[in-house]
Amino acid sequence: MTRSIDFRTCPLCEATCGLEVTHQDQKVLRIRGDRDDVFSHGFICPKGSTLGKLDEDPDRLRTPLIKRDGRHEPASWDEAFQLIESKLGPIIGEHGSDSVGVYLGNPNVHSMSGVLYTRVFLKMLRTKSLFSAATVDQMPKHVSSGYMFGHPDLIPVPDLDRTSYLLMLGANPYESNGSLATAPDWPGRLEAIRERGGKVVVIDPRRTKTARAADEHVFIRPGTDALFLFAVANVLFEEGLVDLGDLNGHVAGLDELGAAVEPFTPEAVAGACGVDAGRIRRLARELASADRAAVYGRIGTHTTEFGTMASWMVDVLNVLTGNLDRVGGAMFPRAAHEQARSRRAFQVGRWASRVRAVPEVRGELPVSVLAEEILEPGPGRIRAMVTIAGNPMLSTPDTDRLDEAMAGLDFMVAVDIYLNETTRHADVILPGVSPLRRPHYDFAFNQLSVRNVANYSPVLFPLPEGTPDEWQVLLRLGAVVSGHGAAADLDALDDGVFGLMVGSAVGDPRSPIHGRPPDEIFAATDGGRGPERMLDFLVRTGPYGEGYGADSDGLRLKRLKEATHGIDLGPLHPRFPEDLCTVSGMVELTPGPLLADVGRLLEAAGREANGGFVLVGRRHVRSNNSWMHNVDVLMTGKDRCTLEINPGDATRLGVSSGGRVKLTSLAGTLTAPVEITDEIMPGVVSLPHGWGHDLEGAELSVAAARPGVNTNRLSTGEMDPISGNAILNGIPVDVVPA
Ligand SMILES: Nc1nc2c(c(=O)[nH]1)N[C@H]1C(S)=C(S)[C@@H](COP(=O)(O)OP(=O)(O)OC[C@H]3O[C@@H](n4cnc5c(=O)[nH]c(N)nc54)[C@H](O)[C@@H]3O)O[C@H]1N2
Ligand SMILES: Nc1nc2c(c(=O)[nH]1)N[C@H]1C(S)=C(S)[C@@H](COP(=O)(O)OP(=O)(O)OC[C@H]3O[C@@H](n4cnc5c(=O)[nH]c(N)nc54)[C@H](O)[C@@H]3O)O[C@H]1N2
Ligand code: SF4
Ligand SMILES: [Mo]
Repeated sequence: MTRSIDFRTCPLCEATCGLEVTHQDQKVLRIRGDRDDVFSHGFICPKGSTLGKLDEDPDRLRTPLIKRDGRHEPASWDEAFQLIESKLGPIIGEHGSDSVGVYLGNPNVHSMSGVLYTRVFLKMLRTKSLFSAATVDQMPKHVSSGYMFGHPDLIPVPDLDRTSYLLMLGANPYESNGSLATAPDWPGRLEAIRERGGKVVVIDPRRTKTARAADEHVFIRPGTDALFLFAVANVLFEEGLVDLGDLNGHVAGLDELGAAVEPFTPEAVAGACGVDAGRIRRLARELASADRAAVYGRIGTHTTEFGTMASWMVDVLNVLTGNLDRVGGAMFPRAAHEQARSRRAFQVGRWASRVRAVPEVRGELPVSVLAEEILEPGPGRIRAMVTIAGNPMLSTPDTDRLDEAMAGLDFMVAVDIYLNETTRHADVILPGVSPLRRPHYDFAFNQLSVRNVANYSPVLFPLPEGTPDEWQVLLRLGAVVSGHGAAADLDALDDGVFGLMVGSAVGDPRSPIHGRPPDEIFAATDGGRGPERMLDFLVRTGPYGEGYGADSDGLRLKRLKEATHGIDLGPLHPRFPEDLCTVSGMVELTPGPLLADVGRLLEAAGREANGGFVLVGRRHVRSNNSWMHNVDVLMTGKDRCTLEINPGDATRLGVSSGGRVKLTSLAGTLTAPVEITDEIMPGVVSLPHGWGHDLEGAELSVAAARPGVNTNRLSTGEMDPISGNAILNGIPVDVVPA
């Protein structure tokens, strides 16, 4: 075979970079940035160029594994599914489907199968015991958006390319490449703000790469962003700087908000935040007077005690300064596959967890309660688990306890590409698919993108004969748990699923195919079966779609396929009030459940640093949560799983760089090597997550050579009470020389 070049969107992180892949005989020769990609223009990070290594990794699973006498052994697909059927069937029969817990990990949102067919599987299983990485991540944003804008997925993104003032909290896009704001080349886009005379301000307990590149960096005590943001709002009201701009007349609750923020003067929060009151006032004035400004908060604001309060107040500040839904402010993307959203009251707590009675949010329970839901005896206990593309043993709180829980399950199935810290507990592991062997269209991140784009990547290398794609694995699992059986006709099931999708669109007055005969739409859809057929359907019925004949210039899968470097659908446009989903049709500034938590926040304003340490996390550009540590080229260089500590604190403790310290929290103890740096605030220490690859039974030969330690052995499982999101930043720890 000759050498060829193909183009793909990288599915590893949220930046959606275009890749140019040179390959021969199903081997990658080189990957570099696709200079003609309509969005990324050649930008790439070190991870994107390693997709070939990931594909070739001998540890990557290619066949199902069954655990026999404590060891995982290769098995056929039929054997694996028969075993699952023989075990899960009786558990569901006797204890109901809620006795089967499901955990969905982050890579699901980075694949078509993961987005579309985990839903199908869940519909077929019908369990209330659903958990996901969302409650160690962005759940506060869904909740605040649900209450303020009426839909948990109406998430505003900073209009990076047109703003002149960006106030950024708890985000480090120079390492993470951005989150809940999809933009390839965040660094370049931030530098462009400054080049056009704008300003970038970063609020972070660490002076990160992003902070160093900004105009101003402000150290803040972990967990206090909500206080800081309330104080900024206080100044806006106090100094008469509130100006709703075009949203005037479309905002409810302004007076109540003014009253709620009144006690939070800069002076009242300065001690707790560790930020000077005068500085808070100045930043508030700058924000109000900037030509076009956006406030943006990410993981450091969300994974804290007051995650939802902070998330709420980020968007409140955008509203108060007239920057929400405005060019250069915080705007709402419109993806090519978007479907009409209904107006209905956002609700949480339709059911609650069994042990701690924490409310369901968006159909799931906080992963912080997973261990107790397995361990605590009694009716309704979780007896079996299905994990799909998730590694909760490294990513979720209180992992010593979770380890015990997972080890004691009656049965566990994992769909994953590795035998790792989590999947080693599984009785059956079903392999997922290498990114180069599946098609890609970014359902999740096109909805969060700072420019509207649509980009489709075909399969690069075919799956080996007899290997199902991941959507087929999920559908077959669905067949097993819904009583259709492991031998069910998957094509017929898939036609049934797709038929329902078509049926609901033709019955929906807001759909462009409302009233059309379902059979005609079914027959006219391209894409064969599976996710591609759904993609064609969603794009054709989406906002730029050809509407099955309504607009011959509109989008459909065929056109996406022809556009090798993607289709640019232009900059974001204001969407309110038309697309607001609140029942009132207004932006709700003071939703009851959020207002009710203000008292708890006010108590925290009185807390000052007490001389102890609090722990925060961090990310590195060559890492990706827990699972790229088996790619050798990314693992070179100095140890990255170190405990960052300020020089003054290190001297006080008598530790030196390279020495080890013992860390103890309410959840557990571990020791870690020290890295002394003045880039971290006094009283704060930082350890990255996703490490700890030294557990017996995992097969990650590269990662095991430099295992690091698992910081989530220290996170306690405490939550932000509104969203159920885990507290992963600002955890009190004792630090002593080891
Ligand atoms: N302390 C602390 N903890 C954190 C965080 C933090 O900042 N601090 N961050 C949190 C965040 S934001 C997140 S999103 C979570 C992530 O939490 P998880 O999603 O649970 O963890 P990942 O490390 O992303 O693990 C992904 C798993 O999917 C597998 N995988 C990769 N690709 C595929 C595929 O295509 N198919 C299948 N079937 N499997 C695949 C990998 O082998 C791995 O087992 O971690 C959270 N945990
Ligand atoms: N290279 C790489 N890229 C990734 C990932 C990865 O693991 N590696 N993970 C992906 C995923 S799943 C996600 S969700 C995104 C996350 O993307 P980001 O949100 O940009 O995450 P981080 O890079 O961890 O940056 C969070 C920052 O918050 C700071 N921080 C901690 N506590 C607080 C606090 O209380 N207040 C404030 N203001 N700051 C605080 C930390 O010091 C850190 O600098 O990254 C994605 N991209
Ligand atoms: S920034 Fe993200 S999307 Fe871009 S190449 Fe790196 S991992 Fe892939
Ligand atoms: Mo995440």
